[in-house]
Amino acid sequence: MATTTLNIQGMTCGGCVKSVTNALQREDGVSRVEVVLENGTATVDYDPAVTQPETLVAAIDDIGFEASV
Ligand SMILES: [Cu+2]
Repeated sequence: MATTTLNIQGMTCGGCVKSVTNALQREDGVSRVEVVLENGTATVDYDPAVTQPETLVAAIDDIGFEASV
């Protein structure tokens, strides 16, 4: 298991947090997601044999937020 913290731009409310959390939890290999609105971050526990931070960034970009590793 690995942990990464992603930076996310564009989150403004609890609805955004929920959207980002759901998008990350849908990804294969993700076991835990903690999104912090105030920091604009998502900390994700994931299986590096299944997914990568770049894939998680793409999942966030897909729902309209700007994410980076
Ligand atoms: Cu929002």
